[in-house]
Amino acid sequence: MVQPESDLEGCAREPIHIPGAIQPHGALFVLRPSDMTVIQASANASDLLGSSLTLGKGLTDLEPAVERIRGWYESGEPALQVAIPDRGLILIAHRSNGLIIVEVEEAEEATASGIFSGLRSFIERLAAQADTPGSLNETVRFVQELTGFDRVLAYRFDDAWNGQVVAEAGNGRLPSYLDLRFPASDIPAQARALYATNRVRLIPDASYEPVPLEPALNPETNQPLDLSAAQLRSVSPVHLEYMRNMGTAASMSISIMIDGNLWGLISCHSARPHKVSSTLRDLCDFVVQSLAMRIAAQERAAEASQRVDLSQVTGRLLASMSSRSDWVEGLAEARDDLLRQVGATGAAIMTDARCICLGSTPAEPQLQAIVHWLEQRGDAEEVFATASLSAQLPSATDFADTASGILAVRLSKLYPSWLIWVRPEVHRTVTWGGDPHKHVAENGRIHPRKSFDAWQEQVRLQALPWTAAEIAAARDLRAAIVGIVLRRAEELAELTS
Ligand code: BLA
Repeated sequence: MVQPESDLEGCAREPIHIPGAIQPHGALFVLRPSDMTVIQASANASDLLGSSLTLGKGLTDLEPAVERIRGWYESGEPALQVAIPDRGLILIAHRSNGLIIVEVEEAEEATASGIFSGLRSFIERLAAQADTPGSLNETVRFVQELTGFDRVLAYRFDDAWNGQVVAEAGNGRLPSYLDLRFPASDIPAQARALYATNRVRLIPDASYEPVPLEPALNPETNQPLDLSAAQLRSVSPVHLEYMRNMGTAASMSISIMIDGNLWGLISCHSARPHKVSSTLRDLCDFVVQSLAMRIAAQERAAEASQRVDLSQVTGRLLASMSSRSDWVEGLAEARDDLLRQVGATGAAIMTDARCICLGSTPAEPQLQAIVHWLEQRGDAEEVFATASLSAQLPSATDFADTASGILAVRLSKLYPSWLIWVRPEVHRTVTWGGDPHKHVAENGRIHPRKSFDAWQEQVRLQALPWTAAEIAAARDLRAAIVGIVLRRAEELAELTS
C-alpha cells in the first residue's frame, strides 16, 4: 500500500488551527468575558456590523444580543446561535481559552416546514435500510438534495487512514469518484484530529482571499487565536490548491463519527463557488450523525450474528475434542469446522513434536519457521493476526500462495505450541484517484498531485483481512483447548495419585 513519503510528514505539522485569518463569507470578533469588550476582530467585521463594532469597545446597538451572549457564557452551554433578524445576520458564539469567539454570517431565509417533511421521510428511509451501503446511499442522495452541491460522496477510512469513495450522488457536472481510493496523506493527521471535534467545514470558494485578524496576536493571551472550533477558519493553502487541481471550487465535508472515532466523511463538491447557510450545515450534521448511529447499529448487528454463527462452530469443535482421549485428533477430525471457525483455507496444529496440517498450508519447515518467528517476537499476546505476513517476515514471500495471511493462537506459555490458520494471497487491482505518489515539492513546500484521473495499482502479498468476529472466535477456541488440556492434566494427576 501507499507509504506517505517523509516530506509528507511536514503536512501533518502545519498548525491549521491558528491560521490568523478567516474565510470571507462571514466575520469574526473576540469578546473579553469580564467586560464584553471587543479585543480582536477580522478585518472585514465592520462590513457586516457597521459602526456597531469598534476594537477596544463594547458592541453598540446590539445590547439584546450581547446580553444573550453574556447569559450563555455564564450558563456553561456548549455553543450559541443568536439571530438578528432586522439586520439579516446570525451570530454564532463559542468559547476558546477563556475568551468568547463570535462569528457573524448573513442569515438565509428559513424554510423550516419544507425541510422538516424532507427530514422525516429521510429518517424513515434510513430506518428501512438493511445494510450500511443502503444507509450511505440514502444519505448522499438526501444531502445532495438539501444542499444542491454538484457531487456528494461518502468516504470511508481504512485502518491506515487511506480512504475509499463508497457512495455517490451527483448531477453529472463533476466526474464520478465512486470506488476510487485516496491516500492517507490527502487528509493529514492534525486535520483528522480536528475534524473529530469540529464536525462540519465549508469552503464556499477555494480561490478566496483570507481575511486577517486584527491585531494578529490576541492581546489577552499574546498568542495566535485558536480557531479549532470556528466555522470560518481559513484553511490550509495546500488544501485549496488540492481543490483547484480537482476542479472543485467549493467543498463541504461532514465527519461521520462512530464510537468516538472518525469512520469517514460525507464530502460535497461543486464546480462553481457554492454557499450553504449555517442552519442547513447544522441540519446536514444532524443527518450525518443519524447515519452514524444507523451504521453503528448495523455493524454491531452484523458482527453479533457472525459471532453467534462462529460460536456454534466452536461448540462442535469442543464436542469433537472432548470425545477423544487426544484432543489434537479430535480437532483434526473436525477439519471443515476447524477451517470454518475463522474462514481459513488451511490450518496447522503445531504441538510437542507434532505438526498436523489440514487444507492448504505451507510445507512443514516453513510452518516451523513461522512458529520460530512467532516465538522470537516475544509478544505476550495469545492471538496474532496479519493479512500480510511477508511485510513482517520477508521469507514468507516464498509461500504467499498458501499463507499471505495468518491467524495464530498460542496454546502454551511454556512450550512452542501453536494453532495457525492461513489464507492465500489474493491478487487485487485497486484504483486510486490519481497516482498517490505524485506529490510535487517546489520551493521547499509540498504541493498536491495535479491529476485525479483513475490510476491503477496491483496489490500483492495480501490476503483477505481477518474480521473482529473471526479473531474473537480464534480466541474462544484457544480458551476451549486450554480448558481441555488442563482438565486432562487434572484427570491424569488424579489417576496417578
Ligand atoms: C483537508 N483533504 C482535506 C479535506 C478533505 C480532503 C475532504 C477537508 C476539507 C474539505 O472538506 O474540503 C481530501 N476530499 C479529500 C479526499 C476526497 C475529497 C481524499 O473529496 C475524496 C473524494 N492534502 C494533500 C497534501 C497535503 C494535504 C499533499 O493532498 C499536505 C501537504 C493537506 N488536506 C490537507 C490539509 C487539510 C486537508 C492540511 C486541512 C485543511 C484545513 O481544514 O485547514
